[in-house]
Amino acid sequence: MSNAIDIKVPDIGDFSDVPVIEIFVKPGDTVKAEDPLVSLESDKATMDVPAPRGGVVESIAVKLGDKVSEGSVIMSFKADGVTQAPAPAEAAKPSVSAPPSATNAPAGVAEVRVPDIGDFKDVPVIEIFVKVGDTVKAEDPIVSLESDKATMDVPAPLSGVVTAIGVKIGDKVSEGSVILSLATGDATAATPAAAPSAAAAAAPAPARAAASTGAVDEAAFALAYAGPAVRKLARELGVDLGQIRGSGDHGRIVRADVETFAKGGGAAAAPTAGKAAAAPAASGVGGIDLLPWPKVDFAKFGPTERKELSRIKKISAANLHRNWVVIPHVTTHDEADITELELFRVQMNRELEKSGVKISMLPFMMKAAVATLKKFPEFNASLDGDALVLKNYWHIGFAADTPNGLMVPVIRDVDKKTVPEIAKEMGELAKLARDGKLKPDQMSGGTFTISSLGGIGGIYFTPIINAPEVAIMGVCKSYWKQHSSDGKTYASRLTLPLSLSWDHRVIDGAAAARFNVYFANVLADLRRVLF
Ligand code: CAO
Repeated sequence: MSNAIDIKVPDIGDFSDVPVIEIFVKPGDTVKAEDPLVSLESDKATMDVPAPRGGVVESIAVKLGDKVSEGSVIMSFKADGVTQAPAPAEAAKPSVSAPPSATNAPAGVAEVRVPDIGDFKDVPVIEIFVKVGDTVKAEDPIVSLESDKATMDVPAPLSGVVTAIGVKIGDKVSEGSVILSLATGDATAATPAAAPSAAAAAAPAPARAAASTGAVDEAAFALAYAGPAVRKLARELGVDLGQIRGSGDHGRIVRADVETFAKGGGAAAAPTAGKAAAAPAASGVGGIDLLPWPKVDFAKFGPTERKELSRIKKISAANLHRNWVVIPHVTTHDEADITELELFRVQMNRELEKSGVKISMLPFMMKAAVATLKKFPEFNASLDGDALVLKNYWHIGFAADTPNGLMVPVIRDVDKKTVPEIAKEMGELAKLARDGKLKPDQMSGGTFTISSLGGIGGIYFTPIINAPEVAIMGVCKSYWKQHSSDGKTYASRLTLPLSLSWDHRVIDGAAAARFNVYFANVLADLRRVLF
């Protein structure tokens, strides 16, 4: 037996005339209780209105852009079940997430609790990111928990100042455990997330899949512009919101963006023969049936000490692991004669001495990379299912060695910048990276990466591709080498070792060899960038 009810906008605090920004269902859809139905967005918060109970959508009373307030009918619904009492739509609490701008909650002190973390219980706190007196924004990570299956960051459900911390490292927590108290700001921007319990529920579910996908950059995820339902979906699919360019208004990430990203052209399982070119589903690689990792009591063999990996190391390790396992890497080595370029670099540094900018080989390599990428556009691309997305912009990432681990800041529009401009920006970004202050958008959007060990040493290595890019250039320290074009006469030339790793699903060996030759030729004579 079923029961037709009108679904109304529940209590959404002081908000009225809030536009509908997304409708998640259509007539005929079957929904479960708590499934999101529509998303509303005020200037302070994005709110999803969930289904008060399971049933079938009969008709939709609103369209995108319509303005609604508490009590507005949004759809008509045929509810499941035998009980006749109309489902109290008002009882359904909207779940709230903050828009990218800072969000304040009504004045008061909110207890922030561990949200739903699935089947995990008694999970140790491995990192506390805040201290008493810190100001946090909604979605900022506050603590990290680590089960034997996954590392999960618990984000702040709302903005405020930390007044007390209820846990210490090593404490074991479960859903509902109090983590800290947050004094929320003045009541200028009341949001329904004010109540601590609602606040905890509003926190995006932690990265349950992080261990299997290893792909989620929590900081970028927290800053992404998306509503609660979209965040939840992203968590379920193991999609890193930080990697998605939203197609909604002002770049908001909508459901379809997450679904398209997750499809990425493949099932969760390892690509089949027919899908050989497909990018992996973000929800995991699967299909790799390995022996368990050896468990050894090292202390039996000698003294040991234990050092926890830094957060950055954990995140980059997971990303590198995924990229290494998923992408069929091949590395092609070559060398560039940079004798003339080095003379030019030294000369330019002399001329620019007063400007304070010092130019290493790397900014020249960035320019050479852009010139080469323009000749070989499939290297400036990403796999999207069975298609290649060729990018008509050239944002070059560079690997930076920091005390906390490897980071890859991105210099945008390298084609439009001069070598000194690139050098200056590179210095600033490298400093931010070393100080742990890089923002997610300073590490996103790269189309190709250069990893330079030139300041350190080595001759060749295999750099790991920075997905979803399809190639990366590794360079080592230049050295003087005897060259001969005829086998009779020799000359000493400053030689730069190149190691290009490429994704064999996209690039063939011949193209990679040509890429290296062209890149080396540009470095040998930078006038070629004009062609
Ligand atoms: N050959 C010879 N010398 C080189 C060189 C090369 N290929 N590249 C740089 N150098 C020199 C520089 O000219 C500089 O010399 P001076 O001190 O005499 O001026 C010195 O080495 C140090 O350079 P640098 O490393 O400070 O500057 P950079 O622009 O080359 O690199 C940065 C900047 C941030 C990329 C670098 O500091 C860094 O972090 N590199 C490590 C990257 C990394 O870890 N990659 C591995 C990733 S895979 O795990």
